Amino acid sequence: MDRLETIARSLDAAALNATAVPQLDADNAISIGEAYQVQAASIACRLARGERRVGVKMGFTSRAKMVQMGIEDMIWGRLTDGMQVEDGAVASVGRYVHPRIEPEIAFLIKRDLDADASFAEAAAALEAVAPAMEIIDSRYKDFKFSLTDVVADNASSSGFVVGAWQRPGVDLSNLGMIMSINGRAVQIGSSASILGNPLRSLVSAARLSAAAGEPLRAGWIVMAGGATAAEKVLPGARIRLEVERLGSVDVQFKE
Ligand code: OOG
Ligand code: MG
Repeated sequence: MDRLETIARSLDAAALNATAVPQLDADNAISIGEAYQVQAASIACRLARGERRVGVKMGFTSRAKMVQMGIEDMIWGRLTDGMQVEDGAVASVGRYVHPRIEPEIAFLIKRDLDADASFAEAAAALEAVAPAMEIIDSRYKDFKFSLTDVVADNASSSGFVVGAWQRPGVDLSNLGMIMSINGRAVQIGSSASILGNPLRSLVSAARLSAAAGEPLRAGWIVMAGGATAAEKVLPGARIRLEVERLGSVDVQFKE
């Protein structure tokens, strides 16, 4: 088996069994292109088990996320239906290694988008928009990684929860976002922190995904990226995100 396939399988197994793996070996470094190949191969393992591709997630689209994790480059990952957690569901912490949660905005697109989609074309391709939270769970020990590590690990993608879809047309450039845990506000931010307007994240998703030979497809979901730093998730946590004009989304965690 080739070296990249071996790494992909170990990351896939780590996600499946909720066990941490060491960061990729510095002496045996892979390039960013190879890291995306590892990511594609690890997703292929999930598809082979019957999961279905449902979209794209963007990462490091806000300063707050870059600062928290010490990475300055925008990244992207692949979403499958197996990662979706229903709004209001009770998830199990035991399914993850060391889960965290972050406030996001989700897009549902009604048309394919090419690499060169403009801001206006991205806006016109929207079927709906929703408040959303991403459950991230690095497969690396201590949630520490380099840029290539995190790309290979599907950008820490692990779960995503989408609230009720809203008609597009709302100006997304500066919506207040409050994420609370057990009734206490833990992260307060604005959709403006996502590249000035989360729609820019959709434009970037179109470009990056098409460049990888997988243009965004009608019916796909795109997660715009965390607006604030992520919060650790513990059993007993009831987490809610409220987004101005878009409503709210909830998830709870047990052991
Ligand atoms: C990497 C994933 C970043 C976001 O929304 O910026 C991300 C991580 O923080 O572990 O999902
Ligand atoms: Mg995220």
